[in-house]
Amino acid sequence: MSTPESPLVGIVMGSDSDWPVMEAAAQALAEFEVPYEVDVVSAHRMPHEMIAYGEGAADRGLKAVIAGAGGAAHLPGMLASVTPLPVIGVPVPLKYLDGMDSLLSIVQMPAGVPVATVSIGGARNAGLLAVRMIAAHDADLRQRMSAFQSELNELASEKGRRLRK
Ligand code: RP5
Repeated sequence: MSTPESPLVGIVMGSDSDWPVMEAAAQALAEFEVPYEVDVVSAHRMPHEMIAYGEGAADRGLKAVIAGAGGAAHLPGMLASVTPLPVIGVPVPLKYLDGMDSLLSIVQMPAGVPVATVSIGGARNAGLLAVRMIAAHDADLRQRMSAFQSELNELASEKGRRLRK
C-alpha cells in the first residue's frame, strides 16, 4: 500500500501479522496528509532486502522510517544501522511476554545508533512523531500539528469540566 504522492515516510514491519498494530501509524500519517509507503521487510527472514531497504531509503526521498516488529525485534535497530534517517521503533506485542521482549529488543540500542522507541503497540504515536519530524521543515504541517494539539487539550479539558459538574 502507498499514497499517490512520493512517500515521505516508510512504514515497515517484520510480518504482515504486525499490520493490525502498525495500521495506526498509517492512519495518523493519513490524517495529516503525509504520504507514506508500507511494506514487510523482515530482519531475519529477508535480511538482504531489509539492508537494501535501509540503504536506499534516504535516496528514495524518505525523511523517516517507522519500523515495527515483535519478539526478537531487530528490524528497527538494523535499519537504523544502515540509514542516516531517523528511525522510529514500534514494539509489537505478541502472544507471550506482553510485548516486553519486543520493547527491550528495540529500546536497548548501543550508543551511536539511535532508535526513537514508542510504547508497546504505540504505532499511532510513531505516526504522530513522524509527522512532527516532517513538520520541523514544513510550516503548514507544523500549524496543523499545533491545531491537533489544541484539539487534544480541548477534549481533555472538557472531560475535566464534565467531572467537576
Ligand atoms: C517478527 O516475528 C515479526 O515482526 C512478527 O511480530 C513476529 C511474528 O511473525 P509471524 O510468525 O506472524 O510472521 O519478526
